[in-house]
Amino acid sequence: MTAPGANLKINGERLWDSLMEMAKIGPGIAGGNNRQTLTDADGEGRHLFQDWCTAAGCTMGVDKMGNMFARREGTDPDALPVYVGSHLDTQPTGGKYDGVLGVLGGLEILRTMNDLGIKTKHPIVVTNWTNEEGTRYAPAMLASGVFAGMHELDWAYDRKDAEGKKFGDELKRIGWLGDEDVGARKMHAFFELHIEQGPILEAEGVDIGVVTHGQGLWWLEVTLTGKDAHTGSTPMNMRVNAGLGMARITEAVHEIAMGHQPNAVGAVGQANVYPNSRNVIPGKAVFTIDIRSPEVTKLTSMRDMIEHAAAQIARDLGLGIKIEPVGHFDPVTFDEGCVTAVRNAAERLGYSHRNIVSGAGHDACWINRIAPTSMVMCPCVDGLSHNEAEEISPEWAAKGADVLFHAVVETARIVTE
Ligand code: HGY
Ligand code: MN
Ligand code: MN
Repeated sequence: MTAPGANLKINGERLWDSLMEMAKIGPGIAGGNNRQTLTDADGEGRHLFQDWCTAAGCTMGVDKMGNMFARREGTDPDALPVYVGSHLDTQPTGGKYDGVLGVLGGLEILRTMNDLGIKTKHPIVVTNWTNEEGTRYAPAMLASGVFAGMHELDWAYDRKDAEGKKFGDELKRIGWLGDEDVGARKMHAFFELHIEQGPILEAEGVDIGVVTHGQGLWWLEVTLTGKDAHTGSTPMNMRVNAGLGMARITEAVHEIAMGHQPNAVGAVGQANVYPNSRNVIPGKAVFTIDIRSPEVTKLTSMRDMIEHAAAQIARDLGLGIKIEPVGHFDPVTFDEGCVTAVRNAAERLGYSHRNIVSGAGHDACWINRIAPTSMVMCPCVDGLSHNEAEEISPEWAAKGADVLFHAVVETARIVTE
């Protein structure tokens, strides 16, 4: 395959301007973004992305999960396209780059190809996957999961947010329910550019993460049932305190993850006590445990130990307990050919690089099950993400997009005549 010349680079300034433009939609309260999936802000961001893709000469397809596919034709219309993309939805206190860099980095590739008159044999399709974050609707990577055949469409449509609004209803409400069957599209390969969301690349002064693997994950939703009672007049030995149970299980999750070091993490991020009144002992607690490891044995061992510890804590406190898995994927090994394309691109461009395991989950983790897939990572300041203070430099963004550009265009086979 003809590789692009080392001097071929994307337009970093244009990419940065597009990132800043998109960041104006669904602003947070501290400089980041709150553009949660299927909100009006998500709809607005989709329209901006669609307008940019149309201006770049793409045709846009949308499927029944709202996944967006902006296609640039190749010289062989029958060749399977090379897909490149990520997600535009954000956490409630999200940053400007998580996911967005991968979608707009993909668009920047097409814009650069237009500028340079580059043609490829395979079409190239830039993708925005719906609900990658899993914050409003669990699980994370919901729409890429349906696309990869991991979830049924109707099950996804029935997912409810904290206000009881269904995914399918909200997708229709914002006007992004497409007509394509989910997963009907076949891919030659898929590439995703993403910020690292961890401290390694910045700490080592390395520009590019060549992502070889991704951590596996369990999300376990726990419901504890106790008894509402007065916080003042109820003797301590008569209390059935669901809030206390949640606190002890949260501590147990941390201790069990610490007991599986290295390469294991665990926390409780989402937690609600009911009735959540200052002078009522919580009769109910609902919270989600997030545990991850690149090693299946550690992931399984942590889950087993947590479920045993939680059952014992519930018994000790006289609580009812229900544990429901609401998200899971095994550790991921990305495609060797695609990983090599990323590594060769970094080499050709003269960018420092190192192999890295993704700590976060990504749509690429599901797509890797149905097409050759790999990821490119760039550093982020202090490794911080899922925080409005998330920051990267324009240079990091540009270098990551350069590597993505080379890997995608090489895989799509440049046509020189
Ligand atoms: O949870 C994750 O790793 C991703 O941010 N959805
Ligand atoms: Mn992301
Ligand atoms: Mn995220």
